Amino acid sequence: MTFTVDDAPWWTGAVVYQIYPRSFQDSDGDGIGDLRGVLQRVDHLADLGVDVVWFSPLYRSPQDDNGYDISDYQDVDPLFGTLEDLDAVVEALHDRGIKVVMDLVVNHTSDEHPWFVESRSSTDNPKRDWYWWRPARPGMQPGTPGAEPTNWASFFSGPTWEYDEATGEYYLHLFSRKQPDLNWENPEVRQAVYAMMRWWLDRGVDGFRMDVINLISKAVGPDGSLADGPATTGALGDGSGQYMHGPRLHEYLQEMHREVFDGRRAGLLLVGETPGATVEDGALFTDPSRRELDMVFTFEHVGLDHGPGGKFDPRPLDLRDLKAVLGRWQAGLADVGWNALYWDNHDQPRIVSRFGDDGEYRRESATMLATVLHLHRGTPYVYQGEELGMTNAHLRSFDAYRDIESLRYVQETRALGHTSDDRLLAGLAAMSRDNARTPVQWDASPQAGFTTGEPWLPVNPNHRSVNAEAERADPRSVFHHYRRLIALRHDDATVRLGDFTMLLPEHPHVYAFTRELDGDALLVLGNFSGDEQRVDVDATWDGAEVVIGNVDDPAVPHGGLVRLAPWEGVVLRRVAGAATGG
Ligand code: TEU
Repeated sequence: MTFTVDDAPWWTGAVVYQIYPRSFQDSDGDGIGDLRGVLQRVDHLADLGVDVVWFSPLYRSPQDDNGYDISDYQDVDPLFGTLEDLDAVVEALHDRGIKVVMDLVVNHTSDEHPWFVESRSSTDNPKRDWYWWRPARPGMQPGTPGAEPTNWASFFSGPTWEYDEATGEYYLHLFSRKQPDLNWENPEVRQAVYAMMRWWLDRGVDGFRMDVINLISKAVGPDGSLADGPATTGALGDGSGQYMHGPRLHEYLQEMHREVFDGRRAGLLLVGETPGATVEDGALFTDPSRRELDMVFTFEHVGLDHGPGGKFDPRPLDLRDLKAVLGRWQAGLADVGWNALYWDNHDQPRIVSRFGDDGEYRRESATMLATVLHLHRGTPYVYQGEELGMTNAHLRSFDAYRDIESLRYVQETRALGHTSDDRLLAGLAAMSRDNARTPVQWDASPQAGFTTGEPWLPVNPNHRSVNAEAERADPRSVFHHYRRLIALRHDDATVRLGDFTMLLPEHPHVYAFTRELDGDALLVLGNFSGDEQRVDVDATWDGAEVVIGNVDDPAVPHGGLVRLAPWEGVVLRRVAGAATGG
């Protein structure tokens, strides 16, 4: 086992809460959340009991991708407040024993960052090589369709290359054209990033969540060439083989560790966002002896409901796939490394709408999903509003959407004439990132207590019943269930460190596993359906003690048989002596 009770790092017992500042709490009536707003809500976080807050980007930004396009890494965007406001928030959180992790977006900057402004100014500018500039494809007229240096498709639709008239070359942007990729091959770029990271740690933050950190190394030939990827749609191809887990990625991460974290390691949290990572990659990133990262966000489990046409062409989840994927990550990081556990974040639809039932069984399914996730081995992440059982936005028209990924997808798909508007809208309603980005629902008042103005994205009408005030008043609520799960992790070594064993891998509706540590054993059962389910565990669980449940009369096995109510989730502790079978 990677860690024992005696040497486990602090974050094995921690729960992280993600704040998406624009949608958390507005204090000045402009309809956009801000830092003074966060200050009003720190007690909500303290009551929930979380150990760490991760802030999505607060830095100066043109907000093309809601702050993931940064024009000054060392200042706060005026939309959110000032550096002094941030200091006040950090202090208020630290006072409550909550650490603060900053988003680190260094695969790319904004095109309005002074580095890029210089870089694009001339081919011989000293910062030219800080980004990926390339001429048109040989024999092609620069700026014409198909003349892009490679065929890579952007995460946000269309090509990854933007033609820049001023110098007659293209620059690379894996995301929007306002997010040019930094050239990590250049040691000056890396040193500038490390200096900025040290500056934040010196200011008192406790670590970083590293945006698409596995994309920073690109496969570049000795002559500077970049290769095409396999063709996908139209003229475009999948370039991920050229920029995901590139040849120098681990070298860069180890260098970053030496330059930024060595000598001040205790108490920090380093979590990487790594789309496309396999379990084997995960083990390389998080093996403590390699000195790279503490944990990474995997994407496999949130890709299982993507259909043949991609994420906006969803298909129903097959629970067996979910168990296979998460079980594989549990097994693969059992002896080395550590998992980050999540259902929701600012890029994903709301879990209760996605894998649960956001109607009749909202409370039951949200609490069951939380139970299953939080009982895995790893560090759980709670995304703002998840602890309230917030649901998808259920937006009904194209104009309601704000997210650049959704808008670009609509534009491209319509241009290609690939699908009907109805299907497009259904895809967005199920999968758009805006589902996660509607304002946090604090109370039943007209704008849910989020703002006194007009919110940048509409408040979900269900805030009249789904809101923090109502949740806090009801002891059976989703909020109190999350609070209990977080406390359980703090108190229970088996939850933190116990070995994980998946049960019933072929059952289509029940998620079942055990956690065991030094003779102590927990059984976790989750019914992913609106029907009663009867399953056979084994008789050693007869009469087991209920640790946490989400229905009035939680399921306990008799003769090895257990009956789960619709969307029931329960954690049982084996009673001493029962395991002997005698
Ligand atoms: O996301 C990276 C990523 O791969 C995605 O989840 C993605 O944005 C999209 O959902 C693909 O379908 C990170 C950030 O979390 C995201 O908000 C940013 O837009 C992106 O990087 C660029 O910085």
